[in-house]
Amino acid sequence: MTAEPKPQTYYSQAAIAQLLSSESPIKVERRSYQPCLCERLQSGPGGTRPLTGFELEVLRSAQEQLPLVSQNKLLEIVPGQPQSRLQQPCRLGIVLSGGPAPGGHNVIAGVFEAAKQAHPDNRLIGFLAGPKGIITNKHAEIAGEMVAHYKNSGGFHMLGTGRDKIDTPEKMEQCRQTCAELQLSGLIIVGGDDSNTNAAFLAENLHDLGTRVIGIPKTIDGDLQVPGLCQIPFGYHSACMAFATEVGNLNSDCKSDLKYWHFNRLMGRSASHIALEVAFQTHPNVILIGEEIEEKELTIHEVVRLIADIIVERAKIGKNYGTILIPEGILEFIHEINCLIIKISYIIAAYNREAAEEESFHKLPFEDQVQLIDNSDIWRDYDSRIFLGLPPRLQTGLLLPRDAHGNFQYALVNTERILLDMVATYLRKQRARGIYKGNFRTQNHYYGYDGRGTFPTKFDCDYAYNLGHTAFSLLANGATGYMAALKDLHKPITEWQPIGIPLAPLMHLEERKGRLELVIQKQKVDLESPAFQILAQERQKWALEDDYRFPGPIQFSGAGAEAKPITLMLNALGG
Ligand code: FBP
Repeated sequence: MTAEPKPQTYYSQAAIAQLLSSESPIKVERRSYQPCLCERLQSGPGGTRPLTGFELEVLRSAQEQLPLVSQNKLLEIVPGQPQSRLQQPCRLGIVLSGGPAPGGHNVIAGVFEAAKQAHPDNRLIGFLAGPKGIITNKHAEIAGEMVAHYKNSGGFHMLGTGRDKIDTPEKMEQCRQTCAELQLSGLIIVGGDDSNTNAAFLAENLHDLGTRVIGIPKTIDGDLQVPGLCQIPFGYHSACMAFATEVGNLNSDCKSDLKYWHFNRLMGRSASHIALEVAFQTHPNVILIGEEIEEKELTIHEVVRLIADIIVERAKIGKNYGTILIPEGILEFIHEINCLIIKISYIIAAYNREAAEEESFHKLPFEDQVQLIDNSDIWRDYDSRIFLGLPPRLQTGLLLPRDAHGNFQYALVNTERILLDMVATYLRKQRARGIYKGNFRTQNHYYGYDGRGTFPTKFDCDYAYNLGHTAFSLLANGATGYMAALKDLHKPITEWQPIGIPLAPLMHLEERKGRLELVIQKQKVDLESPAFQILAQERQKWALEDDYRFPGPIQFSGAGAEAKPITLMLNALGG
């Protein structure tokens, strides 16, 4: 029997196109928002003058490697004519560098609009796919329509991004050629610690060409801070709010069906700033802060017990559910694990320096990698004992490839899963001893890349836009080797103070690929800060009571739209 042919259905193509448009209503609405400027930037690019009251010391090795930019003094931008060190009309370059952070497109909008305001024929060139775009001279001219299209949107997709390090004389020479060919008067590098390190070296090396270089503090990790001057980089608030929305939803779910323990790993290589903010936003039952674990010198087994003890206590009062926040970079703060990371990084780097490309460390089978490590002069018997006692998932994680800057890639290790398994093993023992009588059902989650691509909060939209204007003012005054910043972010926008922070004093020596290198120092969570002290008081209540907070999604109007990071506001209470 053959089936009757179905009558053909015709759908309205226009209706389908409207429903499936990539232009979501929120994206369209966001474009119409014009970010606010602080008072000092409202009348166009300003002049600069030294800002006093802050001691900034430059390391000897920074003075040696960056003799020119080491001379820079802290600057503030004041209304008035810039010292017009830019030839008008001028050509400026901009690059988005490192991991995406919500607000990047508004930095571009800020630079573009300030440049056009200064002279309508000023031009802005965007380098494609990160620093590689400068090295290989891949660029696109930024037009007003592009700026309008991407304004207030998340991600870095207007230009793309990348993590290339400008770390050889050849790459530096290629950058010089690009800037000379494009006749750039200024170059703006939007990035984190490694990208601002690139900015400092570019400033030093491009000076004779007349290309001035300004860095912009970006990273969701929140670790590019300068006490009293740059409280937080842009992107941090938006990512934290995106993660907090998810954790808040999990609080709601676990409180409803009383069934699961949710192990949440939150992005933020190294410092635990993100975990701290998400804790304030959501009040989880367990919160780990890497810096505290380091100070208390906890081993990985003690960290497992710390989590398990709260699970046992909650089980005693019939609560077999909860939320746990684990900062992505926690392994760095557990001494015995960090020692292994450093030694293995050194061994990999030393091996790769000698090996041909096709024989590089990560092309070897796992057993051969372990053997190679075991044979190294710097590897001791106790390193082997610790390594072999770790769960296989963690062993494999420790050997993963390092990034272009030699950083351990915490984002690639399932630390939440590793800790979950170790907690489960420990609880089984506690059950056998009659100490634990609860149900341990679990879910594990990782929040990371999603937060980097989220819509920026209003705070980040305004902040990034002001950073773009500040960068232009600094260039217009001939500054080079500075990071643009807005002081007093906890105050109303009109009172934000645009400044230029010299890059050289921010640098310290850090082990990278087995060698000491001059890089911008990351700021860890300060355990003496008001924010951490308040967390330490509050979290005991959060552990046993269900004091869950539901921040909800990022708002652009109405309640919550004007919010700033709670960590920033708490730290400002300290004066
Ligand atoms: P930036 O420091 O460049 O802003 O990047 C931070 C970050 O998002 C970390 O939180 C994360 O560990 C890492 O990048 C992930 O890197 P990748 O994109 O290379 O996987």
